[in-house]
This record gives sequence, structure tokens and C-alpha cells, in this order.
Amino acid sequence: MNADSFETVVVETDLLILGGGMAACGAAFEASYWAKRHNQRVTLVDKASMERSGAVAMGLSAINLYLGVSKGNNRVEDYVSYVKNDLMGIARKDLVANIARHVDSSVHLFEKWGLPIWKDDEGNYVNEGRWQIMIHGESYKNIVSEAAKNALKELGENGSYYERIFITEPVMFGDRCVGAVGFSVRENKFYLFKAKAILDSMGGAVHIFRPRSVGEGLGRSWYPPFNSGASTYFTLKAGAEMTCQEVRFVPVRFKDSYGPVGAWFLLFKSKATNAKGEDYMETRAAELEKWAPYGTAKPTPANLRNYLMLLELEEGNGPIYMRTDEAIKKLVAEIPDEKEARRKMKELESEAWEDFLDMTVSQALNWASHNIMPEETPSEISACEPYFISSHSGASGAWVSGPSDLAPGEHHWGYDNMTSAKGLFAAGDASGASSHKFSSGSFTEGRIAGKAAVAFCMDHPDNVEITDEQISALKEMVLQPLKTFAEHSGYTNDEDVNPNYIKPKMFMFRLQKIMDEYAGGASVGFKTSEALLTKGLEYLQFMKEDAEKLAAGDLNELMRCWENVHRMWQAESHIRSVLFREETRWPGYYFRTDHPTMKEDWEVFANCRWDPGTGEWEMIKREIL
Ligand code: SFD
Ligand code: AMP
Repeated sequence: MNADSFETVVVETDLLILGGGMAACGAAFEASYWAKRHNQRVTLVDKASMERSGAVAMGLSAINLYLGVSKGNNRVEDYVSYVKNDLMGIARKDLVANIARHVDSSVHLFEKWGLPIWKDDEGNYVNEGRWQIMIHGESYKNIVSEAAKNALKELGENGSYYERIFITEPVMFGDRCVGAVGFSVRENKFYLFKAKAILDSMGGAVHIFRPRSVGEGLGRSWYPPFNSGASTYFTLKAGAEMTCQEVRFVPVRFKDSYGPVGAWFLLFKSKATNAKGEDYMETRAAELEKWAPYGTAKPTPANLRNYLMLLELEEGNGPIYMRTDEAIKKLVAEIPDEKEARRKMKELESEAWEDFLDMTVSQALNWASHNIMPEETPSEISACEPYFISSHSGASGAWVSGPSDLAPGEHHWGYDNMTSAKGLFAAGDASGASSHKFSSGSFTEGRIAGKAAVAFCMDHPDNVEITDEQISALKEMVLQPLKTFAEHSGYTNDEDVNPNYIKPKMFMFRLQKIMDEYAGGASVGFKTSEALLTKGLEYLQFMKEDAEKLAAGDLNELMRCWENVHRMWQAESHIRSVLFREETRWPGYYFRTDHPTMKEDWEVFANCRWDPGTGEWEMIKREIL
């Protein structure tokens, strides 16, 4: 493939939304409303097709953030303390509250657009847990993306969306972000998007750590394989400050097919036990006191639930089972009438299967192929490999400005959700320290950021000149892997093995090995130390040098090359932040064997910034206000 044959397409807009997931859809919907009133242009760019892109691609079975404030169910401050507790004290209260106070209206919009939400006999939403409501959500993403596209279409020629364009790099003018570059994954086209404000909402990252699914299972993971660290890379390269890069998420899931556990724990009130049938949340309750005050609060933080399970495995008490059979039997036993009990049994069976069919179809296939009937057979659960998803129970992302009425002092510097790089905003998995926003909260945060970004566009109407030299240099850099391949591939019989280059798949395997073995991956029980991290960082520097030799035989491989460069930067910011925080705060996510306890003086945000001028990293402690 000839890199010189690529056409350069320049798109000029006012607000550029990067990504087409939940946050991006929220941003497109809200920004279009304001853009229409103020004659601004809005453009959205997704690497995939918005109908099925991002984490909600397969659908979801629940909306995990809904307060139900109008029914008097919950208060915003209760949600804030729940989130802060779950993250062991590390959360931006202003950001969490801003999302929580607006999220209900987003959920009501989803329902208006056609999302079926479970209702009880009185017409109320059916809660899974205190904050979670049940949905028939197989088509959740189709419904939400259709609304976002319709909103953009309402803008006429001022609204547009581009699909199957992979964004690689920010375009900077001094300290201001003024655009992004990328390429089509279907045609030989290089894209430059020029904008006044840019919203980074390209999701989180997976396949940075070696996955448990290898060999024939390669590519299967809990987190969608197509989100590969673009958000973090983009904000880092723009010189923006990042936060909580050490806070990875290790979900517990049904083993090997990654089916969700929330409905089992919360809706069906199931227990998880070791192989002997012991409920480790009860038998190991004393362990939680070591992690007080968070460990002793209710509900027990997600990472500590993991940790107690990991202790069981360390002592050889696995496999760990979700006792689906006992849970269903108990729910049915509560019903005295026999006929009604039989009906209830059928209903529970159907709900159990739907939970997987709505969002993780492969888990239903796994059950079927292993002759598992949830009402009769318990199922294995296991801790996944680590992911970066700040919208769930992780926290890594850009450090963003909070709302003027809630953000204390230095947490507010102008526009809601603007990063420390001028004109660059972040939402969803791209923004940090505001965990537990989930699908509804990410959409809501996108709305907040989209509205603020339109205001930024209106306050900064000046046009920034991007020179032809700058465009050529960016194009050359983005397409270099194609050139490298074309130049050297004739040297060997097998084009995947060549002394002059490295293919992206091998590059990814190398990265995953380093992260798994040195940064506390699944195969070492999530344990690491200063010595291991330092060694891992040294190996990552070699990888950075080798990244210049990445080679791509076609457009798909070009995308794979850049996905892995993005992953490498996410990996580096993670290792540096885990190294910086000299304590163990989330033992079920990672454990620092050289600093095995939680320390009071580390009850702070661990932030970092890569300086585009010097190429140096700066580590910053920021107070929790
Ligand atoms: O329970 C580029 N989540 C759940 N949330 C819920 O509310 N209920 C559930 O039931 C949930 N479950 C769940 C969840 C997540 C996952 C992975 C699973 C199960 C398996 C969380 C939400 O899904 C999550 O909070 C939001 O989706 C986050 O929104 P956002 O917008 O931050 O990320 P996205 O939706 O994944 O979208 C990312 C977009 O970026 C695009 N993209 N575009 C251009 N160039 C690039 N280089 C790009 N890289 C990525 C993607 O294509 C996508 O459009 S439960 O089991 O936990
Ligand atoms: P999951 O399926 O694990 O993603 O969980 C969905 C929702 O339920 C999230 O809001 C979780 O925080 C919550 N959750 C899952 N398991 C538990 C549990 N054992 N106790 C409290 N909350 C839980």
C-alpha cells in the first residue's frame, strides 16, 4: 500500500467530538441544541459505526446510575459518599455531584427515545440495587446513537458525523488544542479536523495487560477490544494533566466469558463462595477492618470484594462460585403458593438468561455449552485482567475543571470539563476521578462537556492557522508504518517476521508481557513493587524506541499500530503513577508488596503530566478538597 497515494481531507468545524460512544452521543445531543441557537458547527468522529461502537456495543442489562430524585428515592450527596467510599476516598465530589444531579433527566430521555425499562405493577422502574435500574437493553446503543445523529442532522450543514475514521493525534497551537488528525480505516484518506474546541471521549483501554483469554480465546475480554487508550494518549500528548492513572479496574465476572455479576449480587441476592461453600465476605469480614474507614462502610468497595476473593485463591480455596442455584431456590421458597412459586421460577430463569443475552451473549453460550442451568448449577466467577475505565469502578482520566457552583478553588478554571489544555475537554472514560458514572452518567457528562465546549467556541471565535508544514509532518508520522512495511517487507519470506520492523500484534504481546509480569497483572496475582515497576518502566522505554519501527501492510494494521502506541502511553502513565503512590489503597486492583498498607498522607490525588516541550514527565500530588 502506497502511503504517498493518500488524499488529505480537511474538515473545518467549531466543536469537534472525538468518539461515538455514550459520552460522545450525550455531547452531540446537547451541543446541537446550543449550537443551533448560536450558529455553531458540530462534528463527531468515531473509529467505528456509532450504532454499535464502544462499551455498549452489545447492549446492557441495567442502567447503573439513576437516582430517582423526583420520587424522593435518593439524594445527590448520598451518591457522592457512595462513590467516594467505593474508591477508598479518592474522588472529586464536585464532578460526581454534577453528573448525579443531572443524570435522571438523561435516563428519562432514553425512555422517551424507545429504551424499554423494566416496570413493576405500579409503573415504577424496577431497581436492581439502590442506584441501578433494569432495562431490556440489547438495542441501547442503537437507540442512543440514533438520537445523537438526529440531533446533528437538525443542524443542517452545521452538523456532521464521520464513522470509521481512526483518530491518532491532537493538533496543537502553542498550549491550545485546535484539532485532531486521523485516517479512514476503509479508504486511503488522511483527515485533519480543525476546530475551536475539542471533546475527547474515546473511551477507556483494554489489552494493555496480558488477558486471561489467550490462544483460541484471544480478543475476548470484559472491556470492548476496540477501545485502546486513545483518550489518554490524546490528552497526554496535548500536555494536559491527568489524574488517577494508577486506578485500574479489575472486575469480577463469570469466568471465561465475562458475564456481568451485578444482577446476581443485587437483584437475585446471590452469594459468592469458595469451593467449600464458605461465604468469604462473612468469613473474612475481619480483613476489612484493616482498610477502614472505607473497608468497614457499606457497601464494601468493589476492590475489597475482589481482594477477599483473591485471598481465597491464594490459599488454594478455588474455584470461586456464584451460587445461582441457591439464590433462585431461596427467592422461590419465599412464595407459599405452589402455582405462583412455579411461575416465579420460570420468571427468574428467564431473567437470568436475559441478563446475559442483553449484554454478553457469549456467556449464555458458555452456559449452554457447559450444560449449566442457573437454577440448578453454580457458576465459576473470577477476577478479570485490569482495564482502564473511569466511568465504572476505575478512575483514570484527564483532570478536568469542575462546575463553578460546586468545585472548590483550584478545581475550577473556567469551562466545565475542560482539561488543563486550552480548548480540550474530556468526558466519560476520558475524564478522571469521577467514577461510577456508567452509561447514563457518561452520556450526562458528555452533555455537560458539550454545552461548555460550545460556550468556549463562542468565546474564542478566532481562527487558528495550521501550516502546511505542520499538516505534512503529521501525515508523514501517521502513515509511517505503511512506508516501513513497503520498504522492508520483501526482505523475508514471512512478512510477519522481519529484522527491520515489528508488526502491531507482536508489539502488543510484548507490551502485555511487561505489564502483566512487572506492573501486577492477573498472572502474578495483581502484585507489584518498586523494583518490579522500575524494571517494567525500563523495558517500556525500549518499546518506545521500537515503536518507530512499527509496520502495517494495510489500513487495518495501520489502525492496530496506532492502537498499540496509544496503549503504550496508557501503560507508561499507569506504571509511573503506581510507582508514585507509595502505598496500597485498592488491594483488590493492585497490591504494592513493598508498601502493603493504606497511608493517611496518600489520601490525595496522584496526578501526572507529560510535557510536550521537554518530553519529561511530572508527578503531582493534589489535595482532596
Ligand atoms: O454492569 C475512537 N457499563 C455499564 N453501564 C451501565 O450503566 N450499565 C451496565 O450494565 C454496564 N455494564 C457494562 C459497562 C461497560 C462494559 C465494558 C461492560 C458492561 C462489558 C459502563 C458503560 O458502558 C460505560 O460507562 C460507558 O459506555 C462509557 O462511555 P464512553 O463514551 O466514555 O465510552 P464508550 O461508550 O466505550 O465509547 C468510546 C467511543 O470512542 C470510540 N473510539 N474513535 C475515534 N478514534 C479512536 N482512536 C477511538 N478509540 C475509541 C469508540 O468507537 C466509541 O465510539 S456492567 O456489566 O458493568
Ligand atoms: P457489575 O455487574 O459488577 O458491573 O455491577 C453492576 C452494578 O452493581 C455496579 O454499580 C456495581 O458497583 C454494583 N455491584 C455489583 N456487585 C455488587 C455487590 N456485591 N455489592 C454492591 N454493589 C454491587
